[in-house]
Amino acid sequence: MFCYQCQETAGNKGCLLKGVCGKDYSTANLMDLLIFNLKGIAIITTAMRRAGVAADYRTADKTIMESLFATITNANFDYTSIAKRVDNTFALKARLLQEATAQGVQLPANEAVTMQGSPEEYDRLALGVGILRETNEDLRSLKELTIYGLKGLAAYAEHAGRLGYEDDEINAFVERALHDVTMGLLSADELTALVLETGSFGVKVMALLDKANTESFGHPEITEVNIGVGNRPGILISGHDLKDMEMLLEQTEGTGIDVYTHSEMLPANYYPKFKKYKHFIGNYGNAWWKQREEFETFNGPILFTTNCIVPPTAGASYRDRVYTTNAAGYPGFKYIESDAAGHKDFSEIIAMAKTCQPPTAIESGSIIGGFAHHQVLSMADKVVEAVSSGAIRKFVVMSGCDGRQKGRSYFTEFAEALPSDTVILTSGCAKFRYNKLPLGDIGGIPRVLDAGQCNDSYSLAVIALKLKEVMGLDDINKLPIVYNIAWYEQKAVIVLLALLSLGIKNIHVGPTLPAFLSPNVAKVLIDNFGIAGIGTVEEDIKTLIA
Ligand code: FSO
Ligand code: SF4
Repeated sequence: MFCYQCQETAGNKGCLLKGVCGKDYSTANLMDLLIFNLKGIAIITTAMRRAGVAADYRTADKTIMESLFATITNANFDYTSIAKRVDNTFALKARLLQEATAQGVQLPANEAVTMQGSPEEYDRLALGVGILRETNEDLRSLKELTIYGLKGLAAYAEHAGRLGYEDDEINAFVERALHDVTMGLLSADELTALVLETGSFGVKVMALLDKANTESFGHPEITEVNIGVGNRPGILISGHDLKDMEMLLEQTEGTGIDVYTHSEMLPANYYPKFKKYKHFIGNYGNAWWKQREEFETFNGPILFTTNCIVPPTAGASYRDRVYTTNAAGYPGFKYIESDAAGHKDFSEIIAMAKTCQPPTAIESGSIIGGFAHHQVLSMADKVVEAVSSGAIRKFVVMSGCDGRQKGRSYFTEFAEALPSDTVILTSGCAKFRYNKLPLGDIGGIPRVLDAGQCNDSYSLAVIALKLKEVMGLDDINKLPIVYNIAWYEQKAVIVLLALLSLGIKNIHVGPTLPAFLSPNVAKVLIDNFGIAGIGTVEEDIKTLIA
């Protein structure tokens, strides 16, 4: 096992025996084998696409996206579920290989294409196909940076896909990128270009997901979200999948059960289509890493639609109340399948909720959010006026992820220390570090504007581009917007690459720079994009705001 894909990697170097996230040794290795198979599939489909032959690309696309997603930090800890994916990818690879050969497609020689194995061989095969297979530290860094971007991209593509929105150009790119990092033909410069191209496809996928979400559920609007509790039993839904949110609200209506969001599902509260449900009470708790305490006091069942599962402690009372679906999984948690049409039956969760106590209040009051592009642009005049008059000196983008490391209190302190003529633009679960602070407003514009989930960073880019146009600027970097971003897992990687591909410079990233950036690759990012880590609150306020 060697894994260094997330911010909490051991010693900021790499997890070797067990993940800090809780992923065990053999599951981590098995994920390497799964990725290796995806690379093999991608090499075949890329060759077939280039040859212009017909094939079952749809199954390949779906398999690749879902499996990449399943290897994201904290998404799936279940060896059996990953092994099932490995079975499927070996079978799919064999089938595609046969199709390609039958149609006379020339395939490059690569072990990722030809390797086959049976379940009893998986553990042994996995040992030879991990990250350290690439021995050049810089090439490894660039390849893994691409793959982590692709993982984040795949998660967003999967959400859009579940709402019926797909883009074959994105699918073909993911496969070509996997092909390119595996074939070993690209120089460091070409790999750097691939990293940036991954970022530009990140923009495309976030735009696609934005379209999928807003066309399906309406444009997020300014909303006061209740953070207290009602007096009926509830179901807590976590993760990013709004299709699941919709189905859960539909199926719980009139059952006497309430619905609450946790962590990254908070922004579901901002969508018109969800707000109309009376039994949708609000948000319970904070970011993902607080789940061990918050799931105890919630008292009812919990549904994980995506990643950020924290392994429960041995004595956790909620263990039997947790359900997973989609790419998420944990040994012992129940898994909800979908039928061929994408429908899920949540009746087991609803029945369980009926036997549970209502949630115990841990907070009261409300928080405000819903500042995605449509909402903010509808008040563009007010925003531009506040900037021109000097009432707003700077916008500070503080998007990304929260995490459990102590050093992350920096982000709360930074938010508190910001001068009162600055506004925080946020998205992702990073917001839980400051969205309950009494930061006030500037002429009616709240000082923390939450656009939504991490993928809604797209909204912040749309807002920036619009402001640039309205203010008649020739460079996005001339806007009074600075970036101080928190990262944890691979969705933050695609968000960061997307911002870089838009030409945004001088982004600060914390609490630590990724371990997967080799010193040379980090230098390229620092020299060309002005990427920086974080310092002390005082220093960073000086650098970013003064
Ligand atoms: Fe947070 Fe987890 Fe959305 Fe991430 S819940 S950490 S960047 O999955 O995806 O922001
Ligand atoms: Fe370690 Fe992060 Fe990988 Fe988990 S995902 S094994 S914590 S680097």
